[in-house]
Amino acid sequence: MNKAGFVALIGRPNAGKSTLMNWILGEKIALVSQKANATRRRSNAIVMHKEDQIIFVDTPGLHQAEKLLNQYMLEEALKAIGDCDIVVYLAPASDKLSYYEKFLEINNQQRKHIIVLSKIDQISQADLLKKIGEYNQYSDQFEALIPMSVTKNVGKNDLLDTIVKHLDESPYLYNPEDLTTEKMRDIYKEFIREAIFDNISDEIPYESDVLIDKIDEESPVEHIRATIIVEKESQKGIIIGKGGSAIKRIGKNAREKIERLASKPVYLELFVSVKKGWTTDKKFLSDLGYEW
Ligand SMILES: Nc1nc2c(ncn2[C@@H]2O[C@H](COP(=O)(O)OP(=O)(O)O)[C@@H](O)[C@H]2O)c(=O)[nH]1
Ligand SMILES: [Mg+2]
Repeated sequence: MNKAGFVALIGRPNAGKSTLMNWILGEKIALVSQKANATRRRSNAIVMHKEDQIIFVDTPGLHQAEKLLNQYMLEEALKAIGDCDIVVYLAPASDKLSYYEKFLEINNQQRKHIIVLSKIDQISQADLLKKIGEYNQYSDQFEALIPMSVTKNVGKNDLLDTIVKHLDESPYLYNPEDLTTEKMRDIYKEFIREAIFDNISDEIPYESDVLIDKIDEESPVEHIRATIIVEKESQKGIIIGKGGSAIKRIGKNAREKIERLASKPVYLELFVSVKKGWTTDKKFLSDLGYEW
């Protein structure tokens, strides 16, 4: 009998959760940003490791939640903990232990967890050993501690083997050929959001979102029409840019990522629309796919 199960990727914003999921999948499906709090909802990747099936669930980071949108994001992470078989808690290797201690408080259902010390390429070997020693005072709480670096290609197999060890025997939960259960439109939306994070500074990426209006997959050139939602008229101007320069850049970046995944040429048409107060509007948030 094979094993199969759900693994929630949990950690504070910017820990490297979405990067880890894309890396293990070997295909880019999740939004990655240098800026914190870019991931807004759960998404998943179906990974076959030898004969076993691991479903990774990427989540928004654990963070302070003031706005309604942020509360939604935090709840997404908590639900993922509740619904999984085992948690992978990601901590950048340079992080203070207090973040992990906070996670232990949050994880009051006592879900089993593995610690991944991420971005070990950013610290010295001596500091890494010291950090491992600090975490080891909690060794009765976690199943394993795995140092990892996506940039240096360290830790992947160790993590997959360790996860499988802790999963139960089960028939496959999804078709082993599938990469994800996400809808294409949701992945495309994330690529456009990522392009906004990459091209527009300050708070605008946090006050914007994307509605996919239409996808025409039938034609040889896939036609996608999407609207970028912003809070204020002034933000609309910045997203468009001088002579349309900014929106052209956003469109080009997003289109290239979509084409890579869709393996065909894409015509991406972008519009911008102002919707004041959307981050606190429950009805509109649900139109954007953030449903409680
Ligand atoms: N140097 C280094 N940077 C990383 C590594 N993993 C992720 N990052 C970077 O950390 C930032 C945050 O990554 P992201 O996956 O969006 O974090 P998330 O918020 O936890 O999903 C991005 O700029 C990534 O490129 C790593 O192993 N090494
Ligand atoms: Mg993320």
